[in-house]
Amino acid sequence: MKLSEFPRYPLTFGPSPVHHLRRLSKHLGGAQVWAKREDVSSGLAYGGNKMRKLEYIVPDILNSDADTLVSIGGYQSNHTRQVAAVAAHLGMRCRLVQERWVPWDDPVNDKVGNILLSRMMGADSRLTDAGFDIGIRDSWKQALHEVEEAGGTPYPIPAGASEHPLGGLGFANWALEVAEQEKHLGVFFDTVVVCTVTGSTHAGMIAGFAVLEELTGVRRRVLGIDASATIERTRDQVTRIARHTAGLIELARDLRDDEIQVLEGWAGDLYGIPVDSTMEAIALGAQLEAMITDPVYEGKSLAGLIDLVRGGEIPKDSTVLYAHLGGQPAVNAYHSLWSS
Ligand code: 1AC
Repeated sequence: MKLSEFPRYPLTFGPSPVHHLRRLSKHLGGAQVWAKREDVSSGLAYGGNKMRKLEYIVPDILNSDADTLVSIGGYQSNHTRQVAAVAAHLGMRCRLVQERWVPWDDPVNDKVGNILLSRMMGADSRLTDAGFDIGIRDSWKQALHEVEEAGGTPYPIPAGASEHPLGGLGFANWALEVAEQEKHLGVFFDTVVVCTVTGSTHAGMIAGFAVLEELTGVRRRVLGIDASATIERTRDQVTRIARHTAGLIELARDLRDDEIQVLEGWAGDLYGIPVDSTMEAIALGAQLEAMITDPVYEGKSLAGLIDLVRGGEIPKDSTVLYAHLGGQPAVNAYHSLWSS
């Protein structure tokens, strides 16, 4: 099926804004850096990248007889906050498994930011001690079972919606949206930089840009910056989901290896724990552009972009698009990084 034939339920305002980061570009003295802002693309609980994925999943939810969305993430999961928002929007119940993905022992880590918003929206958010893992979790299967035992009908949404069969479509469409916006703006983004952890945001882009390349003959680079610190798992997952999504939207060839690039160097040792480069990137984004990024995802991908521009791997004549995926509510749990 063509991407345009898949049913889509609107959860966003429309195309997410794209703008030039002039002061950051000047500061780096290299490529021109632009941003496409998923963090301001929806009115549902501060939005974020999962809204696009859920736009393609909601029709399937509405076709089922489910009454409860069941999902999983860390305590400060953006994904679970967005699932809670969609459940509230649709008038459904929401059961969330929140694992201790990050050994960040601030006493408010399980109380403020994303988890606070999920609870505010009525989600039944329960904590477990299990650590970080992007795979399918027993705790999530158990939650599905518990909803059934309580007489409910669950609709399963895995971490990041990534392992959902339709999870890559939202960002395949993002690629087509970028091409439309380029026409209006009179720019061409030869390089896209995106954070990657559970994989379907990055994978969807790869599939979408591959379809575009078939239509136009134009190649560009999509650079995934690993923030999982379990890069082989993420690389495998991105590859698998990209191939699956490309098949769904009828890409008439296999993806080339050079289309699947997951870069390491900015995740630090642990998912969710910022390192020096994260902190510098957050400061540059905030102080030069008032663009807020978080220590788990966007601070790490922005750090990757900054180093790649500084080091010339993204050349001076390049026009690079930074995919801002959202995630700012988590900064509340990291307040101590800025209190002195
Ligand atoms: C890891 C999926 C992920 C989240 O917000 O929970 N991005």
